[in-house]
Amino acid sequence: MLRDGTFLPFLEKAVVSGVRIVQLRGKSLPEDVVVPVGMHVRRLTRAHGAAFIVNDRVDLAVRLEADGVHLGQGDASPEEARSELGPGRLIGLSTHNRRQIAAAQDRPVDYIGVGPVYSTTTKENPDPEVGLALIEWACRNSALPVVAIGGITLENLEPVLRAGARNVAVVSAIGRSADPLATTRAFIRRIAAFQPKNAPEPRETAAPNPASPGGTDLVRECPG
Ligand code: TZP
Repeated sequence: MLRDGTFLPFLEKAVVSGVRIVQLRGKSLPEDVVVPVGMHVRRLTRAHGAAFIVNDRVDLAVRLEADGVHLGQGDASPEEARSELGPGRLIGLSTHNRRQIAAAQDRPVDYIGVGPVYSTTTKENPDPEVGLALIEWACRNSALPVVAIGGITLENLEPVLRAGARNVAVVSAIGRSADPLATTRAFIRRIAAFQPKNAPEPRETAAPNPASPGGTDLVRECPG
């Protein structure tokens, strides 16, 4: 999509349609491609009230005036990122097991990615699939918002929602769809309309994480 000129028009419609967060993943792209694309993404997300997150690269997040950075377990530490970004920006951290989820709670992190839920071909050398059990555990035990990621499609979305996730990150189900915008809208509609069967009372809204003064408007409550 990036190279065929359809990405930016799609992105504009996606943020108009309700996509709340856009992550720029440009690790393998040369600087002269990723910077101009990032500037467009910044402009479009700002114009439509969506957050703009840069994957891995704190320097690029600063340069592009992004709203934050998303870090993997092997990237810069959240503490380093926070000292470079300052208090007002979001820091997301990928997690793949209970230990990492628990450890993230005491770090300057605003949300955690949990995955890959299902198998994915988007990531080179992905971590092993964590399955729905870890999503459920994360939603019950994390005070930080949980973003489920990895192999999520319209067909397998519902069990992810039943496990408690209300934020999902999606690449290929949208990028490879014949109609990416219709697929994006369908994700948003299904998440908004989801009603858990026998829903327990939602847990109280989590207290702000003192380690993370940036805060976030990601959905904080998980059932359970
Ligand atoms: N982290 C875990 S899975 C994944 C990342 C970045 C890729 C998600 O892409 P897709 O195509 O939605 O499986």
